Amino acid sequence: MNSFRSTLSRTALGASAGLLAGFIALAVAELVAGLFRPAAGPVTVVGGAVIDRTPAAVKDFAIRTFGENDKTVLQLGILVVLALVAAALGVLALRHRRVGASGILLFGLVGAVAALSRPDAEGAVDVLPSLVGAVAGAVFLYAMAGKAGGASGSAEGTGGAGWNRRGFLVMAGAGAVGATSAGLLGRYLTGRQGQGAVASRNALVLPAPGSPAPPVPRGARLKVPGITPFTTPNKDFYRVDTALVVPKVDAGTWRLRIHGTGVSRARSFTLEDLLARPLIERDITLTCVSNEVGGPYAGNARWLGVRLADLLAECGVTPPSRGGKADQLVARSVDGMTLGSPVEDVMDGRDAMLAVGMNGEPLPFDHGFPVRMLVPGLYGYVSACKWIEDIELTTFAAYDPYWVKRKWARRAPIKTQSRIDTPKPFARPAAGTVTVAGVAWAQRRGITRVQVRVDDGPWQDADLAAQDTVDTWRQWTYRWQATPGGHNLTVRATDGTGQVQTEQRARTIPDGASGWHGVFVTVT
Ligand SMILES: Nc1nc2c(c(=O)[nH]1)N[C@H]1C(S)=C(S)[C@@H](COP(=O)(O)O)O[C@H]1N2
Ligand SMILES: [Mo]
Repeated sequence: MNSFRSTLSRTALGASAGLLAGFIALAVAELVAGLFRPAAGPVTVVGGAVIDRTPAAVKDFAIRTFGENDKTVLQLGILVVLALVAAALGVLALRHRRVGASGILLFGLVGAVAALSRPDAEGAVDVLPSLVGAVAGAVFLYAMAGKAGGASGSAEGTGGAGWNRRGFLVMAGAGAVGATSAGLLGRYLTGRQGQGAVASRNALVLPAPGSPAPPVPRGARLKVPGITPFTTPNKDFYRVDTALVVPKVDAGTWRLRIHGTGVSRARSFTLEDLLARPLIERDITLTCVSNEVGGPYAGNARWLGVRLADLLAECGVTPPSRGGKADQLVARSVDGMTLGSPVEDVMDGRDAMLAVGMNGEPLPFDHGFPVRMLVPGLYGYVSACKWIEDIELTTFAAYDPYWVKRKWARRAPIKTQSRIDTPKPFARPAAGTVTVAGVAWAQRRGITRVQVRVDDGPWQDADLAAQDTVDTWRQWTYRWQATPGGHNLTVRATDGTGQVQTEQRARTIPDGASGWHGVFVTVT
């Protein structure tokens, strides 16, 4: 009994020493990252490596289940795993000091390898946070194990000969305080590194567009409670990307390079260069390929930017239909993401742009400051590169960008979709007139008809809001004479080519979900 209790308390002793060592390793890593390379913090690089290696279906599941909290969930998961491993190493260290401490070093090595494998790795500096942190954690654990009597290699109990209670507690306290300070200082330094970028964004005054967006027609914005607003405010705009740390790019030092196959005049542009050009302003609805039928990953904004086709033409690029050799445009971001768009689409007259403004302000950092790409009609993953810094003209045969390497389609035009925003699923409206309302989109083709079906009844035409452009979604309403009981409401849209939205259900992978959206409600 006694020996059981003493084994238990020694286990607790080892586990707490291990946890503390893990905490110290992470905190010191945070400090080193803050000093030299914020993007190379161990949780960030391991998280990034996990994201890159996660199968598409799992990633899709994570986006669906956790939404925009997916990254927080991932980081918490990594911390929980690290804590368990650290506690186990601590217990081990009481028996075998060297082995336990080496375990921490091994984890530092994993972090270092992950850091080097990041597409935006800069070199040796990327391994510093993980390695220095791990050494600090390992030294601490080794010393703590000594205070706990680990050197003797036997389980003597917490009151045993090797156990230096006072020394253990003093060292634990000093470690905790020191690590907390190091961690906080690291956080502060990381925050400061982004301040130049923040200042450059605050100082940016967007020029007036040479080609303003036509005013949104009266009647394009319906005032129905619960309907998706026609323009999505920036703070509500969905965010989908792989960045665990949002890149903070200084507008003053930002450059965009255009080069590659068929580029006769390779060039590099500053933000000033772009802003000095005539700007276009357009309403464009952006949609994510991971959006399920009825899902939230679509948003509509007023974008300000440079016409991409003009820029390409100046660099000597011609579209494939006029003999150009490059059929794929690969955009690369500062964090190493790659997205590939058809050159033909970018140059066919649509408003493909390098956007600098979103709803009247500089791009928010979350949405790609200082410059992002947009191509109306294409899902975000094949067009909407945020934090863009490089455009390479190439071919689909020669290069597969990030998502294509992960089994998503090379080409992905947006599929016609419609969504019921109100009533919500399982709502309990009162019998009588119920306003059913939502949005429908088919970028490049426009929406010409939306129909609603109650249970297995006939399709009824909904009232369409005025159309802004073919590149924006369109709101609709349907006045339903609701009778008591359970009812299924289904919606479908027809696009500008006369094509009715397909009933055929498709998953988001590989080129976007299809099928009709329905909600079940109980009328009371
Ligand atoms: N650099 C970078 N750009 C990116 C992505 C990314 O992960 N990294 N994700 C793309 C995807 S999948 C979509 S749907 C859009 C989303 O843009 P938003 O976050 O501004 O809504 O950005 C695209 N651009
Ligand atoms: Mo996306």
